[in-house]
Amino acid sequence: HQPPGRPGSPVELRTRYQHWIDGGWQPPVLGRYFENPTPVTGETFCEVARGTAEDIEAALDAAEAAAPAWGRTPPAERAQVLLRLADRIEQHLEALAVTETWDNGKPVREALAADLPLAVDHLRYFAGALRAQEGGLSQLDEDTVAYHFHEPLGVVGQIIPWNFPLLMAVWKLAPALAAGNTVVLKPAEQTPVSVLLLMELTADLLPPGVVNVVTGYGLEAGKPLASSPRVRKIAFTGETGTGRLIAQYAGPNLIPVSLELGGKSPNLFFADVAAERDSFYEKALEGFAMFALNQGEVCTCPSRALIHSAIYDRFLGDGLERTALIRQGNPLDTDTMVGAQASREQLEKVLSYLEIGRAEGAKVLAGGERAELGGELSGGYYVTPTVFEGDNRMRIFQEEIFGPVLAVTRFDTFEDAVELANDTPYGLGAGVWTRDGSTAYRAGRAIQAGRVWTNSYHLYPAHAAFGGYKDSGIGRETHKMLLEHYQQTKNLLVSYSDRPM
Ligand code: TXE
Repeated sequence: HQPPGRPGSPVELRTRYQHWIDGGWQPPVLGRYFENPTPVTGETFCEVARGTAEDIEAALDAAEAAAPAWGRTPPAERAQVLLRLADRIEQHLEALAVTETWDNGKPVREALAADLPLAVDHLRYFAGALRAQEGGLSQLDEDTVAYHFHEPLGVVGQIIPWNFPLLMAVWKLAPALAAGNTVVLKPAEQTPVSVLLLMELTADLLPPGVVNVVTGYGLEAGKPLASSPRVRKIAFTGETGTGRLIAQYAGPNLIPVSLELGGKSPNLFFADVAAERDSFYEKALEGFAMFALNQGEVCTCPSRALIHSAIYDRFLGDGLERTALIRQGNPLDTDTMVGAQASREQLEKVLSYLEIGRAEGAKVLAGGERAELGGELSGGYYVTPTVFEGDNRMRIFQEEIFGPVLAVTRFDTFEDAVELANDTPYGLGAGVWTRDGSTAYRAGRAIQAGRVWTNSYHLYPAHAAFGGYKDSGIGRETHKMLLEHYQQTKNLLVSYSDRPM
């Protein structure tokens, strides 16, 4: 079953995928494969190598062998490779987008308009950041100078999730490669194909062994990677519980661990939002409806809307009208806005929370069920965008659902709003909507989250730091600071004096 290839260029997917190690395909050492279904229809479309510790070792061998030369490659040349990777993605934009949709279930219009252009820009940004990076020099006294050099860490391990398979790969690969490291990357077992296609399409650009992709399950392939004493850093994006395990695996190796974990992001709508029914108000309604973007499978999904009492009924009513306009359908149709959940497990998890919400006494204001799209899509994993009204102590307000499910409640004062916003274990993203600069600033500073969007949401520019407070993780992604997170600092402390010390 090949993707139909809409909207554009033909996609030739393999029926069996192996690991990508040392610049080419390598069969799994134990010879095992697993089936990979498309969420669009639920049918299996390929088999994928089921990696184990043996495959991780082979990938680490290749990455170690490639590390010295790649680390010594002049920055201008490394930057050039990143720029070529970006160009190559652009040349195959539609094939990669259709593949992403087929493997993940997301609307192809999102893959075309967001995932892939963001990945391209990310590579270009880190190519530029590398060119502009400078070391530091401190003059300690007249004759004594401290030089600071950036050195690569060596081989790094990266484990990524299934919600933005290519973009998450590039978020991690771009700074790691720019900084001069070589990589062993494990994609999520639900969505391994687009990253493998990217490897295939760029095989002539990267020296063998610089990027190695080992596919497989978390415990079988991810754990040996995260526990390996051969990696000098491990970077992970996924569930908070898994992040705790990763930190434990890597702990004894005394390496830096960066964790991008779950969220339950609040979206705050202050009373002045509804002062006029103007374009600002329309933009805020768009912000409200963004919970359904990428089927809610976004770590920063604005899954809690906190609305001021004075505008609650009106704003919520308009927000529900806006939600009803979200088109759900075949993810390969370019006018579809909400597609399929990424896996059967995820579909079942989301449906279970629809039950939990009802059982807790939350009121269903929209959706609340599996979407039956019929025809060839009847086996796919679709959930209708759902809005619940309830209170912040409910599980649907506290736990990451990772589906198109919004939990709405009201607040009366600024202090209440901030308290509600902060009242979950998470602290990844937040949205603040107000026409008043001072309210925006005070709320933005008071909310415990790594990113607070003000009068906007779901923007992911390369040049802004992204990461979590509290149980949402450790470390940051995007922004040029990432270069240093993938580097070691060498300090040369030099005396130019002959005087005795
Ligand atoms: O995530 P996991 P799952 C949340 C979301 C979702 C839930 C479960 O709420 O419903 O997590 O998804 C690898 N050692 N998020 O179970 O397990 C795994 O193979 C090493 C939020 O898919 O965290 C995959 O490559 N690796 C999120 C990656 O970790 C292990 C994105 C992520 O899978 C491992 C995804 C182990 N023991 C899910 N166990 C976000 N915030 O972005 C799993 N993996």
